[in-house]
Amino acid sequence: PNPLKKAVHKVTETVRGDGEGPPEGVPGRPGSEPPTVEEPTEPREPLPPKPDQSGPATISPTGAPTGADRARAAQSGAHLTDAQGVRRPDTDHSLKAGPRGPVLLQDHHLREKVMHFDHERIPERVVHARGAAAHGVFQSYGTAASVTKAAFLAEGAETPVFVRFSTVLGSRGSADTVRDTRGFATKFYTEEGVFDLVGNNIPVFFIQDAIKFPDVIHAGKPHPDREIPQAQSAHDTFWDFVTLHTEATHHTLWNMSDRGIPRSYRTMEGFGVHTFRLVAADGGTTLVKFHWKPKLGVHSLVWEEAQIAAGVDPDYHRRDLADAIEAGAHPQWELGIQTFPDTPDQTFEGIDLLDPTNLVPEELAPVQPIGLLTLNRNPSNFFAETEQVAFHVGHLVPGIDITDDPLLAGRLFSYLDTQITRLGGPNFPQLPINRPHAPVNDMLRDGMHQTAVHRGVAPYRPNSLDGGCPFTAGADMGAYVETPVLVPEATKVREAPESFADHYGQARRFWLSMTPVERDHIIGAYTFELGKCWEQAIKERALQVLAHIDPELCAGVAEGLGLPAPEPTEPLADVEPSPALSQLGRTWPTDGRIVGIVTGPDGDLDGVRAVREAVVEAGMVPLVVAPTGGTLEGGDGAGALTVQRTFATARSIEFDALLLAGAPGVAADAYGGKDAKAGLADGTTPGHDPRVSLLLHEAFRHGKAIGAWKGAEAVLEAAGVPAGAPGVVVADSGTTALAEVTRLLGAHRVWERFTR
Ligand code: HDE
Repeated sequence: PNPLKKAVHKVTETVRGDGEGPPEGVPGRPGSEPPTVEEPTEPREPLPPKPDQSGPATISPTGAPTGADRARAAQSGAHLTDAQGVRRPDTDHSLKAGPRGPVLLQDHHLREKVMHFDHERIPERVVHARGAAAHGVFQSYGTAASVTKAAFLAEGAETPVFVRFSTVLGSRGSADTVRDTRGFATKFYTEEGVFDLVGNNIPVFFIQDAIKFPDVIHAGKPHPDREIPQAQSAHDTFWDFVTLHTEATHHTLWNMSDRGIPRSYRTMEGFGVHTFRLVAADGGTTLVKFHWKPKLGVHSLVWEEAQIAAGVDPDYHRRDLADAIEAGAHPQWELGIQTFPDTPDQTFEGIDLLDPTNLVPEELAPVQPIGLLTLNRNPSNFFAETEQVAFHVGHLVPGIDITDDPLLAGRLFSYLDTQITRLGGPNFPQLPINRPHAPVNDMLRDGMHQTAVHRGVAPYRPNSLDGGCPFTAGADMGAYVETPVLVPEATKVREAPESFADHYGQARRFWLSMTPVERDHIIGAYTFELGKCWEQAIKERALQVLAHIDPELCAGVAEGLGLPAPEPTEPLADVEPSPALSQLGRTWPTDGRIVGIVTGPDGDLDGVRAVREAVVEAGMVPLVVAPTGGTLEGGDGAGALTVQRTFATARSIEFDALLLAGAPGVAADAYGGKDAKAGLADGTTPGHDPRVSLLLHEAFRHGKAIGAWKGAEAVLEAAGVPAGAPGVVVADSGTTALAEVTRLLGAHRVWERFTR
């Protein structure tokens, strides 16, 4: 059974079904007790705490009680106290010498309240500042058990996880849909300790050596003088760097492809990027690359949608993830591995596995599924969880080890270091979201924000005073023992290996693997980004780089920039395409896709009722769009139809497909009371509602399926949407139109619309 199917029914009935308000079950939300508008005068029963809102540590990581009372967690009782637990009679007025007199310095309640507020913000992450996260569970298939002894990868093991998705360049308040790489970081709370898989949605990286990380990030971040542009790579410093530093070519090409603008976090792949080393129970080792494969398929926005969303709904991805989970449409990914023999040269089919600008085509090394990730719970407090979660590539468990990838080496240093600034000290593992679920028995003591009250007097080894505890365990008792890898005799140098020198071959493979429409999008993206650069020399240098990927790409971008296309200075790499890199050509489930049904008070409301039902049946989300909010009544069917979006609040980016309920309802209302057909017939501009035209026209331009019935052709025509165009279905009834629209949605978009 498909859990998403059931879930989406819930979406439609709750988040989506009762107007634009939030879901039921919460006071003040539809479906609950009527909201209390007045401020209560007596304490009422507060909302029950959410499962992870247990407040400051009541037990230390060692299991010892701290003395903190759970009931004293903030906002858990009826009466206000200060931070010291003293009840306060008034928190709305400062202490003054008379109502019109000066505020007194002795007002320590004012002082405490404002002092705390002044320090509410912590530094945002230097990269990946903007993110959204969710809790979930990882269920292991056991298929990796022969290559790793990691307990959470044993057959049937279930492990709680917390996953944070992010953009890289933007600040905390920046838009979700910018063109950028996305972070995909997973914390597995395993019974052997925490394992963090800190990956991205792009399988390769800009640099081969961690020492270049400050350079690439300084280049990508806003210009230091004016601090613009925000969350963009479309500016001179970024292109200056990536065209001089040609090992960035492959990653940049991925960013310029549709991978740089995912439709949703739910439709993104994830990659561990580096090659890791798995260790089996018998000590045997295997090199692996980790992949996350989304069950809903890989799906991206088109660039104009991404741009519109950045203004209309900057929280587009954050909202999408939270809404889906709240509604029970729990997103899922399969974790998979590509495996390679752990040979001394650490290459596979001539590909250097230590070079993070390389991927290994799935045709050469298939991705083998090893487990299923399901995200099923939203954080209950953004700051406590999403903001304070601290990932680290060095959080490893027995059975998973690192390789000598020089980028990974630098990350092993960086992720601990950065938390000291961000979270204010070395005790961040004690924050509730970071606490291991395995028992902790360390000898780390004191430090800023220590919340544990440690027992014992001898946090050192050896000791006799604490009975010699803690004792160390060996590998046979689950200890993490580093793999005894042979380090070849070598001379200390600041050099990259010769095998890291090819900067174009893998980029060319990616380009050759794209379908024509994907290539067009790439050309469009380069043309846009380079077109935003000021320096002519940077544009010319960028074209020189593109000439080494492919002449078609170079010529397309050169044409857009109005510059000559240069010739490559060396022969193009002779590589085979990898069809698995393309996002097209597959059919995906349509679960959770959002179908807008545009209608009006005089529309075919029975038709709308039937189609709404059918959308729900198909596991998708229907949103009724009408001129005004409230409900629509009429037709033979019983019950009022709730309007979820009005012509004022609907924008095409929200919908995966549109259905246009037949005239006269739409025509009469959407056309400002005039008859659309009449308007068209006499050659005058129809008095249409421009918002409906925009809705339809954008959906058409963005390759979305459009279905219409019963005389809605005039509305389509007024919007410039030809009735016979690919993916524009005019049928006798809504349900017939929907059947075809659903089929089209399996391909995500009507790709034929994107003609050259
Ligand atoms: Fe990161 N990266 N990174 N990175 N990274 C951080 O750690 C860094 C790299 C990635 O949701 C920081 O806690 C260096 C590759 C994700 O909290 C910081 C280098 C990949 C996240 C840091 C890299 C990533 C980060 C900033 C080059 C994909 C967000 C805040 C050697 C495999 C995690 C923090 C979250 C975050 C350093 C390269 C993924 C500064 C030095 C390659 C998903 O430590």
